[in-house]
Amino acid sequence: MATWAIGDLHGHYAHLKQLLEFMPLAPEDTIVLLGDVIDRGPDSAAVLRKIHELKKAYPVIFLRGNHEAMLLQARRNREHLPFWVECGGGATLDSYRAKSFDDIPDEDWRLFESSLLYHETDDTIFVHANLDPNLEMSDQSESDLLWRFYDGPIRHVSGKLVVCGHTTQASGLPAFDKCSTCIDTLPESGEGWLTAVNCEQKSFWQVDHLGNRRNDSFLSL
Ligand SMILES: [Mn+2]
Repeated sequence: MATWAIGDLHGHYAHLKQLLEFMPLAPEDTIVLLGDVIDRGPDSAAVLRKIHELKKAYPVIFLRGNHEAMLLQARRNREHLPFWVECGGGATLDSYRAKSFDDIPDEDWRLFESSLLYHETDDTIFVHANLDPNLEMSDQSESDLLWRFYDGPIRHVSGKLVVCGHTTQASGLPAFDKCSTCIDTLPESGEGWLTAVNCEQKSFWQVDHLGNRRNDSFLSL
C-alpha cells in the first residue's frame, strides 16, 4: 500500500496520461495531487476529467495550489479575474471553451472548492508550496502553504518528510534530502519532465513531452 504524489500539472494532460500508464499503481494505493493542476498548459479541462476518473479507482487527495486559489478568488470577486487570466487562467478557460465560469462543470467546481491546503499522515506532510518549519500544520499561514518558494531542505518541527511542488526545479530532477522533496519539475512550456514519487519506496517516476520515461531511487541522486 503506497502513497504517491504527483507534481504540478498545469494543464499538461498528455504528460499526466503517460505518467499514469508508467507508474506501477496498485489498486489500494493513494494518490496525492500537489495542486496547480490547471493554468498555462493546453488542456486543464482534460486534466480535470482524468482526475474524476482516477477518483473512481483510487483514493485521491487533491491539494489546493496558488492557481486553484486564484481561480476561486476570481470567481468570488471579479476584480481578481484579470490577474488570474494573466497567470495562465486564460488557457484554462479556453480548454473548457468557457465564456463564463458557469461553463466549467459543477463537479470541477466541487473539486476546486474542496481542495485541501495540506495533507498530513503519520510520517509525511504534503503541501503545494512550502511551510514555516517551526509551526505545527494547524498554525501555518495560507500564504506560505500556497505561495512560499522552496529554497532548500525543509526541516519541519514534526520530523516528518515534507513533499511539495510549486518551485520548478530547472534540473528536471526532484530536489531531495533527508527531510523534504520538491517534485515540481515540469517547465511552463511543457518541454520537460512530470514527476510522481512513491513516498514509501523513496523513488520517483518521470515522463517527458517526447515520450521518454525514467525512474530512480532518491538515494541515488
Ligand atoms: Mn504553484
